[in-house]
Amino acid sequence: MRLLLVFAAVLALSACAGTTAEADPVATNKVDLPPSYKFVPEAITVPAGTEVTWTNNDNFTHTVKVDGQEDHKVGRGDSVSITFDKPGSYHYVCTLHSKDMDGTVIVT
Ligand SMILES: [Cu+2]
Repeated sequence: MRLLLVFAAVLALSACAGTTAEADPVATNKVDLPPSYKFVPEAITVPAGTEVTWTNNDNFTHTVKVDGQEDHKVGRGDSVSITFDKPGSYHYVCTLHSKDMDGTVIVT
């Protein structure tokens, strides 16, 4: 059932004009940081007004910094939540490992 919903969301998105995300975005408001050094899923899509939560399940401290916004440190086992009120494509990075760790939140 969940897979069907995700598939429908991906289809709906690809029907719209192109996005620049590398991976097909997943319809979820939860991003996992599993071992090691990654955001999963890397690209997500949420409706405006959604609170997105990142949870660090890796063995290292990471951060979540949306472009143009403040940096949020996320220790091992910790979470950080950011609410996205306006539609748009929001790129973010872990500022400690910006070469390896970045992602996108697409707000519709
Ligand atoms: Cu990191």
